[in-house]
Amino acid sequence: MKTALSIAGSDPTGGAGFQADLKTFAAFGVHGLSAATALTAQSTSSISAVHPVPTDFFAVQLDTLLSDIRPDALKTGMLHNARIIDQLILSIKKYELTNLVIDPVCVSSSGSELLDEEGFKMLRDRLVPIARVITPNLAEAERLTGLTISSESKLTGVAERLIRMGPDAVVITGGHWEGETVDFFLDDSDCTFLRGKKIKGEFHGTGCAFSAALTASLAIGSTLKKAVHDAHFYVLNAITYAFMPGSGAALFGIRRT
Ligand code: PXL
Repeated sequence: MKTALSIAGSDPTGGAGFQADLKTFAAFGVHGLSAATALTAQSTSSISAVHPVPTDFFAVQLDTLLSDIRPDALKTGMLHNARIIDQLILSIKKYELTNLVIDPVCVSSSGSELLDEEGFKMLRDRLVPIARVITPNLAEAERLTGLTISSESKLTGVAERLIRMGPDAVVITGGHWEGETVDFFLDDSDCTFLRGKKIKGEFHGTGCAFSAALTASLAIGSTLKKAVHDAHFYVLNAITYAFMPGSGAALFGIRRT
């Protein structure tokens, strides 16, 4: 069985964070590993508190796990601060980890900050350059480049600018124009628009599910292009089967097999 590692925060609702990543890995038949960066207290409507993991404990989590198991792929979600990112980069180098997927999570859908300013700069300048693929949503792609995505025609230029920052590939997720959603993939040999009909509603954790599905697919040996297709259709399916266990956003469902 292949393994994938999620380096992310805890979301007690299971809609986002490492809980959503582990559920997604399982849907691909991949064994999930996780290293927590922060605990959040949250409901389907809001985050009421965030408690970061002390950096030295984060380092021990990684060392203990990675000296035993080498994941076939890994992804990052909420990283909270620069000290966590610095430790993560040390471990990536020490254990020669490959298939690194960066979901540059900055702010939750309910508006809470999940990465501080210094952490954002470290993610942009030191983590993005060593990624196999980065998966920003529109707002994250704009913040990373300083460019504005006012229409679909701007996606190519922004993705090209992101590629120049160092990753092998970029997927800008969750574009939405004229009743359609668009995920846009770019690497040095290929450029693909993945389109879907926009489904009404407020969904929690779409970014986590997309990047986790992409990571799981890479872990089982897919090409980058196949992994991006898998992630697009996984999220489409998850939204189709979404349900509302609380009074806020809908959470992803999984079709029972
Ligand atoms: O969806 C981004 C995200 C990532 N990680 C954690 C979160 C959220 C959003 O709420 O709570 C832990």
